[in-house]
This record gives sequence, structure tokens and C-alpha cells, in this order.
Amino acid sequence: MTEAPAPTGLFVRSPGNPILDPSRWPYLVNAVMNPAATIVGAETLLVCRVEDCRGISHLTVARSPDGYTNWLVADHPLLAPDEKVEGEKWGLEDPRVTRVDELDRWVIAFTTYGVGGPSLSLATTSDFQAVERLGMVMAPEDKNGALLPRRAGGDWVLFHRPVSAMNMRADIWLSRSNDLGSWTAPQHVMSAREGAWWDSARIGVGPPPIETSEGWLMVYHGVRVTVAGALYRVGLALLDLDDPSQVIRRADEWVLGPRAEYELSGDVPGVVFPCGMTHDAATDELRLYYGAADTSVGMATAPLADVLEYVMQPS
Ligand code: BMA
Repeated sequence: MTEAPAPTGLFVRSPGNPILDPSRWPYLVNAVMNPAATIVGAETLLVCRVEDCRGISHLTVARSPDGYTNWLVADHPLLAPDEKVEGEKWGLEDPRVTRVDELDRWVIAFTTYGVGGPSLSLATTSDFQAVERLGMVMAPEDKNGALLPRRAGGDWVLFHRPVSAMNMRADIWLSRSNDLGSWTAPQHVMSAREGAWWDSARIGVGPPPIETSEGWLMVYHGVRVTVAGALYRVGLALLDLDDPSQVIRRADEWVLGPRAEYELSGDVPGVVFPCGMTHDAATDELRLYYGAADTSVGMATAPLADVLEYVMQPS
């Protein structure tokens, strides 16, 4: 099958995709997906969700000198579930990593999956060797957590995705904190759309939004449920810099959807699920790291200036 370009032509897949898959792991695993991304020194560092052959996930670091190739994968997890803890006995999933200069640390937001469903936990690290766990911050059912890199309006801001049993719609919300420990009640940010829209069933924040001249650039995943299963695609929005609960713009079309062979076949076909993004100031290149079909890791690039121009267009 010919690989169709993304609808907007904005994001271009890396020719080396999938850049990581289970065959490159130094130990036996079933799947590698949904990586967080950050820059550490001269290296790109991914924190990957790794699913073992029981179905339980943990988080492992992979490093590359250029962000595309020569990945060095750690031979042990950075974070693994404590299976004696009911709230995480079924694994740690879908990390997002935020570099926080004020703390001189990285904050990792991740899903803890256990009895009661998925919840959201935080941890911090200064070196991706030792990790300090801050514990569960959002009770089940909640997931898709990502922290902004600086305070906005005086507080830390954590995006997340609580689900109400009464109204199965799953939207993007945020909570604020002064200490990363106690969080305000969620405030609504953006809704799933309706009917036939590509993002009509569920939406969730992707990588930690990045600060731009126009606002916080938020990459999010949207889900449409079809008779053949769910389709996971990627969309864009811009949020107000001082009050990120205010959506300035939201692009109508998805900018990346499952089309390549490795996105269409795997454990869960039809999924692109972004959790990491880096920006190279020298080239203005955004690199989006995503899980493909819940099996491997893909990367797609776009110039930030083009992405901003696209998202700023009136719809
Ligand atoms: C979501 C999350 C992701 C996964 C996606 C597609 O609900 O659980 O980890 O990639 O479903 O299966």
C-alpha cells in the first residue's frame, strides 16, 4: 500500500520508521510504544512504554545522539510497577516528560493502571537514573497527564483526562498546583467533537504543550469509533499562555493518522499515539514521537513555523 501523506502535508514521517520496536530491545518484550521525549545534553532521550509478555507495562529509557538513529536502550526499567500496590499492579503506561527549569528536574507524568482503573501519577528525576516518586495525583478513572514546563498564572498546570461514568465522553481538563502534590478540582479545557468528526469519541493531551509566540502549542490525540474498531489520530490546538484553559484556536483536520504499514498492523491496528515532542531551535524542526499500532515507535517532523501558521488559519 502506498503511504499517503498526512492530510495537511505538515508532518513527514521519518524514513527510518519505526525508529524503535521490540526487536531492538535488550530483553524480551511484546511491544514498545507511546514514548515521552526530551533533550538531555546533546542526546534525545525517550522514556518508552514497554509491554512485557504478560501484558504489564513498565517505562524504559532509550537515548540517541541525533533523535533518529543509534538508539541505546537501557537494559532495565526506569520505572516499574510495584505489583503489591493495588493501584498499579497492571502496569505503568503512556509517560510524558517535562523539563522544568525552576526545579532543575524533569517531571514524569504517567498512567498507573490497577484495581479501580487507570489513574495518574507523577515522579521526578535529575538524571534518568534515580527517580523520586510523588505518588498518585489523580484518582481513577484518569489518564493522559502532561505538565507544562513553567508555572502559568502563578501555578503548575497539569493536563489530564478524567472520565465520568455517567457521560462517557472523555475531554481534556486541567488542574493547578503550587507544590505538584495537591491539585485543584479539574477545569474543562476542550471537548471531544460530535457525530462523524475524527475526534468525536475521546480526546487526550499528547506531549507536554510547548511555549510559542502564539500560545501553548498542544498536540492531542483524538479517537473515532468505527465498526472496525477505534482510530487514533493527531490534532493541534493553541492555548492562552497565561490561562491555558482558554483555547485560542483548534485546527479542524487531523495532522497525522494511521497510514503507514507499521501504524496499520500490530497489536492494535489504526493507532498513532503521540506522547513526546522536541523542538530544535537551530533548524526550527519539531519532532513528534508516537506509538504505532501499540507495537512500535514512529517519528514525524514538521517546521514549527509552518505548524503555527496552519493552526492560526481561520477555519
Ligand atoms: C489508549 C491508551 C494508549 C493506547 C491507545 C490505543 O486508551 O491506553 O496506551 O495506545 O489506547 O490502544
